[in-house]
Amino acid sequence: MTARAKQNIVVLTGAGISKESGLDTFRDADGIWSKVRIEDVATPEAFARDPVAVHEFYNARRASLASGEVHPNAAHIALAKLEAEWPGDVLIVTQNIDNLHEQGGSRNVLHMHGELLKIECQICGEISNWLDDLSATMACGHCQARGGLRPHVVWFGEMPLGMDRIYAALDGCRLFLSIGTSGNVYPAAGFVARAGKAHTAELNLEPSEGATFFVESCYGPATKVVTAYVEKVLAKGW
Ligand code: BJW
Repeated sequence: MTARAKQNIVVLTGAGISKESGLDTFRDADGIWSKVRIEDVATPEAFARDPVAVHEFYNARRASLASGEVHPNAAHIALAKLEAEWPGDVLIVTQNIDNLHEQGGSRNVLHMHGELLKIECQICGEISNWLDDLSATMACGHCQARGGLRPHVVWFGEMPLGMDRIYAALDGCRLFLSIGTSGNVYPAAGFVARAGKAHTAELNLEPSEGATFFVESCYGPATKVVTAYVEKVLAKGW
């Protein structure tokens, strides 16, 4: 593969890429799902049953991200460099709801599981930027209705965002990278199979659930393996 040819790249990222920025993953031993149950905070049923508890869970995470104390790490910055210097398109499809790719300088980012610093009104559909706490009784700034505001995130049982664009990009890419994701959650875990014409590589701390589907793998902390892989791709392709 020639490094200078115009070939498109799709990068899937998960919680592992933000771990070294201080954000918890979900399924590691000390991860978020070791502290709270999915059924209590990450389903539409949980929100309908107990919106106060769900708001509390997301308010704490939003406050941490909005504090200005969480910064992109070398892996986020390396991917921004890849996008800036690679002659083809580089699309980052992130499962993460943090904004560390954007803070790191990436422009072409698709948040398939939503964004923590946005809220949506279930009544009028308006999506707005939001840095503060959210409560079950607040009024929508657009339609003024109360009780319809929720975090702009994708819970289990809901359709992830941007799927048509993601599948089109996977169909047309020549390199598919999967970074810092355990491969437990669909449809993201199936992207490697969809990227059938591409060279596929997993960059993770340890082999994921779908490790055997990848042609190439590099294991270690993202700040090391992603920066090294990006330098390799920019120097000589894959
Ligand atoms: C490091 C590191 C370091 C650590 N460096 N690496 C049966 C079969 C197939 C599917 C289903 C099924 N039953 C139900 C489903 C569907 C369901 C699903 O997948 N369930 C599974 C549990 C089986 N999926 C859905 O419901 C999705 N919607 C859907 O499918 O719609 C229908 C549809 C049909 C067809 C096409 C399209 C759609 C929606 C899923 C929503 C997920 N939501 C969450 C919460 C979002 C908001 C929030 O953040 O609170 O998204 S759950 C949580 O998991 C979050 C994450 O984005 C997601 C993935 O987690 P991730 O990123 O992989 O994190 P971890 O912790 O699992 O892994 C971290 C990895 O990093 C580990 O490997 C570490 O080793 C590594 N690591 N340190 C590098 N320093």
